[in-house]
This record gives sequence, structure tokens and C-alpha cells, in this order.
Amino acid sequence: MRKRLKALGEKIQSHLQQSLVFRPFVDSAPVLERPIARNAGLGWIGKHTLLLTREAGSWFFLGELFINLPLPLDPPELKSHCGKCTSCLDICPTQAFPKPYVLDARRCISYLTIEHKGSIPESLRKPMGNRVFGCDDCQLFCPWNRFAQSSTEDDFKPRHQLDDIDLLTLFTWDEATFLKNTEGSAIRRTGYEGWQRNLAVALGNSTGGEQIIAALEQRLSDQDCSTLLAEHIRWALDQLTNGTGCDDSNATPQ
Ligand code: B12
Ligand code: SF4
Ligand code: SF4
Repeated sequence: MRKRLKALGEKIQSHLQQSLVFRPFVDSAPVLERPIARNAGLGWIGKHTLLLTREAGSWFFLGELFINLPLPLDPPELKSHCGKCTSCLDICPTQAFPKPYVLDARRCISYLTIEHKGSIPESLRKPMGNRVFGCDDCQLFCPWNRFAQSSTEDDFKPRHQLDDIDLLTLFTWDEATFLKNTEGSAIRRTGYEGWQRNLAVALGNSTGGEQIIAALEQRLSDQDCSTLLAEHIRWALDQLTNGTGCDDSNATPQ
């Protein structure tokens, strides 16, 4: 998206006599993307705190091109079209919304599995279920996303069968395989240790079985198993061996 915004900047430049200064952003700098988008009339900010449009729901990213050219202004979208709906607030597995339009990022699975580097608070591990990278539940249950269309862009297509693979296979990837299979993907952001930490939690929430327990124990005995990872593996083993595993969780990641 950033490359395309750059191409747009170059195209605008090609129509101008004066020199244009421009810079594209896509989730890449401290730019307040949602309020800017709302103020530019692109849509409203929903109770789940994401930008929504009537046509595309919230299944899109935001990007912007800053330019030194005065342009006509579009009116802001001031009205919320959420109405009395509270689906996103009710469905959130970790109850991350203290009130509508406010997210406590510390409780959000997206933060915990992607951005957070340390230990995942124990009280939030069970509600994480089998989510190992990000979470979309508040969007999945939003009625406006019924109108969203799937992207035809190759970049959005699943790679390495990541949409149909079991947690155990992912957990047994070594670091080289992790790096190879996540090349060019946002998943790399979590790092190998974070990836294994998330998978350990998800395996602890699975229905378990000998193979899963053996894989967790094997990893725990490895020389390179960090203190952080070991703590999550021990938690997972405790869930599985003390019969406290989650009933509604299967062994396929989301
Ligand atoms: C930090 C961040 C997160 C954090 C916190 C998210 C949050 N809702 O606060 C975490 C890691 C949890 C996260 C998760 C996700 N994110 Co995110 N995230 C961001 C990021 C990088 C910065 C947002 C931010 O915190 N800005 C700083 C704060 C200060 O801004 P703000 O919250 O908008 O606050 C403004 C107003 O709301 C208001 N305000 C807020 N609080 C208060 C309080 C008072 C008293 C007042 C007066 C005003 C006020 O004033 C502020 C200034 O204008 C943006 C990209 C960007 N650069 O904007 C993406 C972004 C919001 N994320 C995005 C996405 C897709 C996601 C996920 C779906 C990813 C996933 N699949 O896991 C989840 C969804 C979770 C959710 N329900 O929000 C997209 C959203 C696209 C859309 N349609 O809206 C963005 C825009 C990235 C992009 N370019 O596409 N994200
Ligand atoms: S992304 Fe998941 S955990 Fe985060 S607020 Fe939405 S439903 Fe809750
Ligand atoms: S689920 Fe309902 S309340 Fe939440 S953003 Fe969508 S329409 Fe708004």
C-alpha cells in the first residue's frame, strides 16, 4: 500500500509545474490514522474503535499521503452508525472494552500476541483460546462487515498453508523455518520467542493429547528454551495434565 501511495505522489508530481513534497504512511509512523480518516469523511469510528464505512465495514487498512498542496476539504463523518448494537463489546474474549469507543490495549489479544514482549498475564491466557497472532473477533461479529468484500490482492492470500495447519506443526518449526515461512509477512513482528510463547498458550488451551504434551516437554528440555518461553510451556502443561484445558478450543489456529 505504501508503494502505491508513493506511486500516487509521483503521479501527482508529474501533473505539476512546482515541486511537490510528499510522504506516504501506512501504520508506519505516529500519525493518528483513524481520527484523520474520520475527519476526511471516510467513515465513522465504531464502538470497537476501528474505522467503519457503510460499503466496506472495517476490513481495510488505512494509509495516507501527506503533501504540501492545498486541496479542497471533504466534510467529516460525524455520525456513528453503530446504533444500539454492542456485538463487538460483548464478543471480545478478554473483555478489552471498558466502555464503548474505548479499548484497553493491555487486554487486547492483538496487543498480547503481536506487540507485547514479556509474559502474558495468566488471567488472559485462557480467554486467548487458539489465537496465536492478532485477533479479529470484534470485527468478525460486526454486522457492517457483512458488506465487506474479500481482497483479490495476492499479498492477502494465505501462504505456506497457514490457513489450514495445526498448532503442533507450527510449534515444531525451528527458528530458520519460522523466518523462512514468514518472510514478508507481519507475523515476523512477534519474533520467534513470541511466536512460540503464543503457541504454547494455544496448545495449553487445546484438547491436548500425548503428542502435544511430548512436544511441550521436549521444548522445555532444550538448551535454548528461554525463561519466558519455559514459563508459558509449564503453564500449558499444567492446563493439559491437570485437566483444565479449554473445551471449546480445537487444535487449529486462527
Ligand atoms: C496502537 C495500535 C493498536 C493497539 C491499540 C489499538 C486501539 N484501538 O487503541 C493494538 C495493538 C491493541 C491494536 C490492535 C488492532 N489494530 Co491497530 N493500530 C494501532 C496504531 C499503530 C496506533 C493507534 C493509536 O493508538 N494511536 C494513538 C492514539 C492516541 O490515537 P487514538 O486511539 O485514535 O486516539 C485519538 C482519539 O480517539 C481521541 N481520544 C482517544 N482517547 C481519548 C481520551 C480523551 C480524554 C480524549 C479527549 C480524546 C481521546 O483523541 C486521540 C487523538 O486524536 C494504528 C495505526 C495509526 N498510526 O493510527 C493501528 C490501527 C488502528 N490498527 C488497525 C488494525 C487493523 C488493528 C487490529 C484489527 C489488528 C489485528 N487483526 O489484530 C486490532 C484491532 C483491535 C481494536 N479493536 O482496536 C488499523 C485499523 C483499520 C481500521 N479500519 O480502522 C490501524 C489504523 C492500522 C492501519 N493503518 O490500518 N492496534
Ligand atoms: S481484537 Fe480481539 S481481543 Fe482485541 S478488542 Fe477485538 S475482540 Fe477484543
Ligand atoms: S459490532 Fe456493532 S457496535 Fe461494534 S462497531 Fe460494529 S456496528 Fe458498531
